[in-house]
Amino acid sequence: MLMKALIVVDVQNDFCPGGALAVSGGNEILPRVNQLISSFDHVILTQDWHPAGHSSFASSHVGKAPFDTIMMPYGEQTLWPDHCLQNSFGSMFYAELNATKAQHIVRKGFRPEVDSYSAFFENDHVTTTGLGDYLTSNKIEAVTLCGLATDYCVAFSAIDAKNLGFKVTVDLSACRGINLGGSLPVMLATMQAIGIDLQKG
Ligand code: VGL
Ligand code: ZN
Repeated sequence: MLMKALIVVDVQNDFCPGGALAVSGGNEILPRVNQLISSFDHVILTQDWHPAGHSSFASSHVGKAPFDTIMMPYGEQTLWPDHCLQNSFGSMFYAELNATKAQHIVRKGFRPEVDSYSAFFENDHVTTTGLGDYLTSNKIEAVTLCGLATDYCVAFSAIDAKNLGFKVTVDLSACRGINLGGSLPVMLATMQAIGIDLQKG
């Protein structure tokens, strides 16, 4: 039997309404996310986890505003409002999330000089979080992803999972996107083009 895992991406207060980087309708996915959690034996959560002054924050760059872009040594980086500060309320999992069952939590974005959208590699595409090796050592061959935001952390994670050789499904009914400058249709098309199964739910 194909060993499967569910990866629940960044279901944290700051990405839900009222949060610092609120994704429209972010809280609406909770019933479906919890349903998915109950249907998987293996559940992994990711948690955006930034130190104060993180390089992905607009506030760390003179003259820059949220959603501007800058060039970093690893390429272009979108700048965000300060969000998911380590140990803040905003970085905690949304209360409704059934986090109890998760066997593994991946924190990302804690290195000050590099952002990490993907649960597998940071935005330099080289520094690993260890999740790929974790899945392999648990003999997991297929992953389903859900969470926030569809066009950033979910999509980057799904693409890396696919490139690492996993069978990848994204459950769109358990995701919501940011859609910055049309990023949502672009990332959906990119995922589809490389053979990621996009489930409408
Ligand atoms: C995310 C922007 C910055 C996400 C995290 O979870 O999609 N987006 N940090
Ligand atoms: Zn972040």
